[in-house]
Amino acid sequence: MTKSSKNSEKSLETISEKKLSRRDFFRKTAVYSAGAIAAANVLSPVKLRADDPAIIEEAQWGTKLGDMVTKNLYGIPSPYEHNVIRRTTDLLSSGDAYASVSMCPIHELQGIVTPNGLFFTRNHGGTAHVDPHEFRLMIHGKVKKEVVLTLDDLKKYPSESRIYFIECPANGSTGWRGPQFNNLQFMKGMMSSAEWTGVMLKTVLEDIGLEDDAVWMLAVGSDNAGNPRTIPVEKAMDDAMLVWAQNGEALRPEQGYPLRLLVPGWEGNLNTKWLKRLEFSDKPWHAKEETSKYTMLQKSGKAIRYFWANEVNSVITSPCPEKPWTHLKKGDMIEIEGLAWSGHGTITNVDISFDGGDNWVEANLKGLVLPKSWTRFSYITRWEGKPLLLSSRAIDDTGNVQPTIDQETSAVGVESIYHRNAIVTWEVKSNGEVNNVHIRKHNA
Ligand SMILES: Nc1nc2c(c(=O)[nH]1)N[C@H]1C(S)=C(S)[C@@H](COP(=O)(O)O)O[C@H]1N2
Ligand SMILES: [Mo]
Repeated sequence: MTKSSKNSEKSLETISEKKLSRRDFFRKTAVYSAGAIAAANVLSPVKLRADDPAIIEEAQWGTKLGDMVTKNLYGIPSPYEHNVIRRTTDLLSSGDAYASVSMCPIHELQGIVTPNGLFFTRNHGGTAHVDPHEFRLMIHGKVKKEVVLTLDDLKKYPSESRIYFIECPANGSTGWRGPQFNNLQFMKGMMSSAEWTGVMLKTVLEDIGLEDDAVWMLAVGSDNAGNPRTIPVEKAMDDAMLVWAQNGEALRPEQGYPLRLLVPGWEGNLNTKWLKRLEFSDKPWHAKEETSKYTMLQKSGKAIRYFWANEVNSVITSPCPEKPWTHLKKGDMIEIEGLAWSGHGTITNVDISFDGGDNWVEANLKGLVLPKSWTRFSYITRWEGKPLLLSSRAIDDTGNVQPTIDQETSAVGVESIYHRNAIVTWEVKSNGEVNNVHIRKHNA
């Protein structure tokens, strides 16, 4: 939790008071700082084997012609990559595969963009297949001019392309009471990231005009579930987008083709797919129509009613239970990698601990570092064959620090489903096996 969100109750403030200073982090970093070695002499000498068939014999794919360029006019991955797929588990579905979630194999991804075929999918009423010619978006209520727009109308506006993650606030929810999955995909795969293209909602709203007293926006989809959600007008006029493309091509049906709402950094459920209607109001929707349903139960028994942003978070994706270090030999050089993200802003630092949080070293941020976007971190070290307790801790530019399990549960207990962002720890055994373990308390 950020424990410092403006909507939070008093009890959450305890954590922000405990926000750790950067100086504290590095007081005790001596142990592992020697591990930050440059990537030179990575390979231990490998003897050339003159009888290696993979070198001396012509491979079967070289002795005959390959496929014609007319095969697979829309390309598909190599069959050798057949394991890199979305996965679902009965433990996480809400009954059947229509109201369910398929999780992203985040341990298999590179960089900060998810291939469209691997984007996690969370549906409440199945994937709708919308005919783009019959698509309409109605914008009504507290607006100066009520309109019904086609896709072509929307595409007349200047477009923007931006990289943002989407995370279901239930991501990581199985871990509140203890480690349940020994599998990163099931633990943290309810998120993905893409380069989205569309129009800033602000651009459209400024064009048609909002009434001065419009404070809430209701977004409704045309699928079986509709996913009605209310969003404050502030967010609609800030960085919200109406997107029709994802990583350079039209949205996939699973992601809301032909149009979805994007509210960067905020709970995944607010990003209504297969969008058909935006209604503006001067008051919140009530009772049966209450649409911001994801409250946050706290230890006190009181719930926080509105909880928008996904909080500062991180996880080491390599190694992980599915990507162990069992193939490594003592002394091998290896890169620890992971993802950090925050719905509040930009990741500024990621620290790594090798000893369950007694000592921390600073990881490198790799590639693009963008607001409300996955940020890849990296730390190069040597595998010494000694057991490790490997954790990562992210910090964002609003000063939020990823909490320990103790800090998180002392604020919100363990009854909640949503917004779990406590530090994740991998137990790396001396044989290189990796397990999901809970370390409740880390030192500053
Ligand atoms: N219309 C509609 N929009 C929806 C949903 C839905 O079931 N129907 N699911 C929501 C939930 S709970 C999440 S977490 C995100 C998931 O987006 P994705 O399926 O593109 O990953 O979509 C949201 N938008
Ligand atoms: Mo969700």
